[in-house]
Amino acid sequence: VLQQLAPRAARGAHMIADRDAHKREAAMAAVAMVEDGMVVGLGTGSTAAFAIAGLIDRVRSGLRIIGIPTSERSAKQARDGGIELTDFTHHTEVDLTIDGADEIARDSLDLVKGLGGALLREKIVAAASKRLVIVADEPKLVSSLGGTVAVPVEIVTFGWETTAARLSMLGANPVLRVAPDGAAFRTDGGNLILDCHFGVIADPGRLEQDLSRTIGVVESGLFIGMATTALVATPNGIIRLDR
Ligand code: A5P
Repeated sequence: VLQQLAPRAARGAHMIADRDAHKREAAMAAVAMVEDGMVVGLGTGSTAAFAIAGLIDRVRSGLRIIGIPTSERSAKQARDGGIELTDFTHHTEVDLTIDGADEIARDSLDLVKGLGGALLREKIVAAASKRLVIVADEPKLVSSLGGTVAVPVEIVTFGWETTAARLSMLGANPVLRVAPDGAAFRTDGGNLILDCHFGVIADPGRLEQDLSRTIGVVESGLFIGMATTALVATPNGIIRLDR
């Protein structure tokens, strides 16, 4: 059994390393789109972290940018690396945001985001951005949203059980997200997340509207008509999709 397990574990490690290499490749292609003087939205997640690392390297070589982070985690990485940060009091428009996604619809570039828990700030930054560049590896590229991941929905704590019941009526099968310590997961804004399993979503735009109209919902992880470009790393190189 041990002999069988070892190669399987090694294969698993290789697959993770390959995925990381692809995420990094996509992230670096987006970093190359950043120009001197830009206000840059800094996404959240493992792929966005590669992009922030790439931006830190470019800033150390003389690139002048100001960043708007989408999470405390990304703010810390950027600040520690020497990227100057700003907020919407000082800059109301973002030139270009680089962020990851959990699913990207191939034709529309509609997205599911929020497995990392930062969907609210990500959506606010995306909405203020002239360009939203999504970086990902190939398994994230799908023909229809909802088939491989649940849709994260950020909700307020008060009466969350009743919000979950309302979401169930939309066909969601909501599951309260739990942190590694067993307590309910809290977003940077102090809210809860319900991971809503819809299966393949026939009309993501309509569902996004239904979710945002639901009492108790702060924001959903469906990003409709927001991404302008997707850079997707495949074993055969990077695919660029524009909307
Ligand atoms: C963070 O809240 C998410 O929207 C991330 O952008 C998404 O989960 C992608 O994360 P990875 O790059 O780690 O897959």
